Amino acid sequence: MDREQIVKEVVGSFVLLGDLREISVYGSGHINDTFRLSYETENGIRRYILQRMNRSVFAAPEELMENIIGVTGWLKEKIREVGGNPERETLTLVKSRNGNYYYQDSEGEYWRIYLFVEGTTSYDQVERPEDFYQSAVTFGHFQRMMADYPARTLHETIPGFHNTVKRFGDFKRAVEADVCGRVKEVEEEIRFVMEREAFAHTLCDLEARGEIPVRVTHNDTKLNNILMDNETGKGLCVIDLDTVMPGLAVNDFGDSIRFGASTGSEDEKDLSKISCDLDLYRIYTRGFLEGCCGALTDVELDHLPTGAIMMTFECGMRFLADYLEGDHYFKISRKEHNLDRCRTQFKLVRDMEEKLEEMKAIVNEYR
Ligand code: ADP
Ligand code: GN1
Ligand code: MG
Repeated sequence: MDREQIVKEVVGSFVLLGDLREISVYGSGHINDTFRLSYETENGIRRYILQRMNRSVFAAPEELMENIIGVTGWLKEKIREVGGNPERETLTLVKSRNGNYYYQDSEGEYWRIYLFVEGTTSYDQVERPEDFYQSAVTFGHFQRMMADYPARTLHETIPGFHNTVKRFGDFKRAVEADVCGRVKEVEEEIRFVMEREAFAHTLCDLEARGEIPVRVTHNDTKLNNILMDNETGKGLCVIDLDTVMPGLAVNDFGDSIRFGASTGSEDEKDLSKISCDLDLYRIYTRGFLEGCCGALTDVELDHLPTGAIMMTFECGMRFLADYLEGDHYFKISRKEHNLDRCRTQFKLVRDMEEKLEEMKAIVNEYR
């Protein structure tokens, strides 16, 4: 069956009112396939987000959906309690005709549908510093709302997702296997990783010694995983909940800095454009600490800058491993896409290493 037929089969298996008018490919995520659906109904156009979950990334889609049902249900309660709008401030799943919140197509792929949150924008880059501040408050607030969630009921949708020591091991194996014969092209980048083996252990060691708390975290806190309200300009809805799992708050902080405080895009080829903008870092720090509302421990506050460097290092290492393994994980749209992405991350790591003392001082201003 071709893609169009499959999408039609899938759409027909969900309970949606009205006549389907349009299906378009949507968003710029690296993992899932996302489409926007438009239905004409008696009350005007209604839109939805249709997603095919990436089965090679998420080995157990049913468990993943259990997490999302739990998390969105929990958030809706919290949002209702404070008089918010539960259909705009978190994701809303649509039921399929078989009563589940997902549908498995005739080729075995898993799909889900969310209400499209109208009147919002997700940004691939910071356009106004205020938006970055808003995303920080929203991710911090998300963490606070999830603080008393029964963490043990969450499945680990990707085992060891931000276990940087495990990622380091995976990376070394990718180098040793060299399945595409690409190692010779990237010796400098490989050396960059190998020189930071001791650093890769920092947060994992703190966790193993029980010195930093494990919390329910989002684990993929890119700017484009927040929907901003076009009318109020405020952060509205945290999306991309596939990786909500127990993790470290410093990594949630760090992943946002990695993506949003960079002066260039994640796949910029001109590395002279890439550095960590300390003004944006400051803005995010202020917003995140406000959003977390005093929930972070001293050890966490001390290690926020480590989280930023760790997430950037880990992400660069993951891009490089994927390049070495033949680009099977992250979506690419050009041959050296993952290599370009890896290089921006390593440029940022170097820059942040040089700025570490300033980054710590900024945290101290707001703690
Ligand atoms: P991926 O895992 O591939 O990043 P996301 O769940 O982040 O997939 O979705 C991709 C993009 O689709 C988002 O960045 C956002 O722009 C858009 N999007 C996702 N869900 C919604 C929604 N419920 N309403 C409006 N836009 C959405
Ligand atoms: C992926 O799904 P998306 O595009 O929001 C990845 C993140 C990476 C990010 C790099 C499940 O995020 O871990 O940091 O790309 N998500 C998964 O841009 O691997
Ligand atoms: Mg996303």
